[in-house]
Amino acid sequence: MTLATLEQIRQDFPLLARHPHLVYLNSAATSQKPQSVIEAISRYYQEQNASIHRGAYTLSAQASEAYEQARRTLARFIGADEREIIFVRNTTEALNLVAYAWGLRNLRPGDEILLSEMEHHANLVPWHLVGAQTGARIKAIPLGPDGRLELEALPSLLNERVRLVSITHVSNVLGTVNPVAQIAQAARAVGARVVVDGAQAAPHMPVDVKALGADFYAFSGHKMLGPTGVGVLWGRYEVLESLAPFLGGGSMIREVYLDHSTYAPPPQRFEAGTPAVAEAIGLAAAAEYLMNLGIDRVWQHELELTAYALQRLEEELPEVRTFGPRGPERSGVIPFVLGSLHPHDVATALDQHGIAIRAGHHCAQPLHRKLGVAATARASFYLYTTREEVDRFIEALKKVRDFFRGWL
Ligand code: C6P
Repeated sequence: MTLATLEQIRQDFPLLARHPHLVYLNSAATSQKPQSVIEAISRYYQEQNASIHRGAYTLSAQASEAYEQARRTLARFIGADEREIIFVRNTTEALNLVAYAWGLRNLRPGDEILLSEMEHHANLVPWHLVGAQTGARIKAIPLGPDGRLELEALPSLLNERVRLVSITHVSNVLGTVNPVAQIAQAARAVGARVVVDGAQAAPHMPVDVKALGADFYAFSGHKMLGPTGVGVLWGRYEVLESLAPFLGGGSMIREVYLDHSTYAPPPQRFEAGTPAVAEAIGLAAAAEYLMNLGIDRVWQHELELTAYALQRLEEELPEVRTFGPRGPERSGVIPFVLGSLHPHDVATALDQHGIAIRAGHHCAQPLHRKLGVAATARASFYLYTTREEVDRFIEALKKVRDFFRGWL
């Protein structure tokens, strides 16, 4: 991205102006929000707020239309049909929805669920819970030493017992971009359903759910410039139609009797109760922002910054060990350790220099076990991150190294 464009982009983010000395390198955890998103939420409450899909009055019809318009925007964002967009709280809830609505009813003892060694806990724990209730067994595609999944293992892992493959599109720790279309094709060939955790992909790179060939795709609003409390589960319509609800209550029914009920078609079938209307509208404003800018440009910007940061780290900080694949296709997250220092100490020391990064297991304990470390420090970039910020991060890291030299 040109400097002029980046400067303009940064001006759209009020928090960045309020903290001019902060270098925010934790967008993989949650992104900052542009003014247009903040205004869309505020405008909704000031001008349109009403109970949706219920009122006979004009304001309610307007609020309902704004919510449904948000659904159409999100559908356009990922190349889907609007009836396939289910608003949920976040990626975690989306994956739990699939686990309970699909997994609990379709898995049997002896069935297998295929995950990978680089999954976030949100794509592990729901399957543990459903596996324990159904008797389905969990297997994982191994992670190779190069930070990529060992796809050579796929043919021996995939067989007719595998009923479901659930895989992350982009790793939140390593930045690895998984070839989900290829994995989905192999999974479908044995009759397995395919779920994709898109939490770290949809905010950063162009996603066309139809081209991926999956059955479900999940992502969170707060990681893609939108508010917390809203996310999306995309499901292939014929699959959604075949599912029973996950949560029951108002808004998701067709008819209710004292002893039984019938259900609305998707997506309403999976949106029980009053939804997060303002948040969905804010998320649509975020998707509009990304589409106006061009999400392919966001991706290019992150690829360039990541390559630049990795090269500087390698050349100038031999005490730093980074993890993740080398090569052009890698998202803007850099996990690292500095000598034998605990990543929490590194993050705290960097904070003294105004650099905000995350440290810990990043909700990926099996992955860290495989890497042979208890935790990593992680710097993550987004569309508003500048080269100067990467420089400040590296210079601060050198100061931390010098300070702790005796303990490294
Ligand atoms: N990763 C991170 O710092 P929620 O919390 O539901 O919005 O997203 C969960 C989630 C699922 N999958 C992946 C790949 C993720 O990265 C995340 C969230 C944050 O890496 C918080 S642990």
